[in-house]
Amino acid sequence: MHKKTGTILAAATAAALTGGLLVAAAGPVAAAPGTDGDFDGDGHDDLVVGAPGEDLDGIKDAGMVSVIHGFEGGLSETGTQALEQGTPGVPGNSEENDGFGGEVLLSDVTGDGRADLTVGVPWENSANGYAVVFESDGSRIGTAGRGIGLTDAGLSSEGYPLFGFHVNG
Ligand SMILES: [Ca+2]
Ligand SMILES: [Ca+2]
Ligand SMILES: [Ca+2]
Ligand SMILES: [Ca+2]
Repeated sequence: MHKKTGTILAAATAAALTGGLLVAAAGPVAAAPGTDGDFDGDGHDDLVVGAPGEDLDGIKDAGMVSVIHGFEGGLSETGTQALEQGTPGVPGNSEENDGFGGEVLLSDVTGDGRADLTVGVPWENSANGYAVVFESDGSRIGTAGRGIGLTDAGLSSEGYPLFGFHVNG
């Protein structure tokens, strides 16, 4: 009986050790690409900042988003992208009080190891709200966004839903 228990314990310990080794081996791989926040795959987290109250060509509070590359020394202005609904490829139009960029999220929705960008436009169409997903092309965030609206999400427009006010993933 004792021997059997010992065997089980030994097996459990071996499993734990193996698990530990596997975790240790996977650790650097998971950490190196910066995973969630790295859209260009250089191993450094990149940054996305929303400015939902930005006025664009006299359009009050249309909103825009800045996409900033991270590098070894921090953040770089080089290659910074500006996205708004007037940018070619971005669905919709810049309109007053859209609040494009009211929420931003970098997450790898395509599963290719490069972070993609989701932008919330919570006041789009009289506060119905809207979200746009921009996929990383491997080195930058592509401007051909895919819009997600209330209908796509199966929601009604009753009572100012503010779709896109909060985004997580
Ligand atoms: Ca990066
Ligand atoms: Ca403003
Ligand atoms: Ca709009
Ligand atoms: Ca991706």
